[in-house]
Amino acid sequence: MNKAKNQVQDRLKVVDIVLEIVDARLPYSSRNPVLEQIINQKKHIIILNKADLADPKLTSDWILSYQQEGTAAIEVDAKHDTKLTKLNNLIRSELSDKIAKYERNGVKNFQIRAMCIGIPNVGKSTILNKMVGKKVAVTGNKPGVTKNQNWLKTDYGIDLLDTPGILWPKISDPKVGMKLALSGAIKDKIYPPDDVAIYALDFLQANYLDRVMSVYNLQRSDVYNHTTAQLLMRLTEKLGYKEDYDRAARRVIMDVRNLKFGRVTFDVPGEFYEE
Ligand SMILES: Nc1nc2c(ncn2[C@@H]2O[C@H](COP(=O)(O)OP(=O)(O)OP(=O)(O)O)[C@@H](O)[C@H]2O)c(=O)[nH]1
Ligand SMILES: [Mg+2]
Repeated sequence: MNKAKNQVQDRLKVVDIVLEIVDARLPYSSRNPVLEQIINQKKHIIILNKADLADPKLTSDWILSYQQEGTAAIEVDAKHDTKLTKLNNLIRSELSDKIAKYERNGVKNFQIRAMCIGIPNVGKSTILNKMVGKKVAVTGNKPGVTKNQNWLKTDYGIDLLDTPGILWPKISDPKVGMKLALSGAIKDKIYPPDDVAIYALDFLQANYLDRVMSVYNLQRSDVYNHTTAQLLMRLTEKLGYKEDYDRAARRVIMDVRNLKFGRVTFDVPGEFYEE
């Protein structure tokens, strides 16, 4: 963590702008407070990626709330968008003073340098590949795919630095830990799957009870007057997994990731977190 943090700090001196990638399902919980501190002074865009998985209304609310704080923010679906034109335009507009200065001084072929940072598995390398227009960075659906910093060149004057995902050492709010595990930012073996599934079922029951009932074909008697742990046990039985609660828990986690409950955002703007 310290080494990775120092590397980011080192590179900050040579980049014009930082692209901070967060998971649109967790626009608060997937921001690394340590990185936030070090990029404080730099031009900065928050990219809410994986917008295709998040609740569109809450994505707009989050963008607005970041913009109101004075930070540029944009939603991206790097999986389906072929060209990230809006993002490229936003980078140029954030750097318009600098670009105008180059142009005034007659500097041709100037390069803009952007550094991409964020926690693991939020889609940093996928976004950069889309910006370059071909698959130059390795991507994968697990945390820790990118191991080193790599410069990638576009043919339109923006150099992009891909960096390994960085998590902070101590996640003090257990809810944040559960959300990160649920999104796939933390290796699946770190948090017990039943804890993560119970967190997810709790949230989904409170906010989307009808969806939970229809996905698992539950009756009212399955969900009322039961703890969430009891609900997980009932699900295990219903799914035919005998007493394999872990299997049922892993199924719930995969069902969340595979949109069985629709597009869900687990962070709500204005929610208070003790960090
Ligand atoms: N649904 C969806 N999946 C995405 C999106 N962007 C990236 N992914 C997927 O998320 C996974 C992680 O993508 P990467 O680009 O490797 O993530 P990363 O942030 O570079 O991860 P590390 O290098 O491990 O830090 C891959 O399976 C991508 O296909 C998106 O906008 N929507
Ligand atoms: Mg990567």
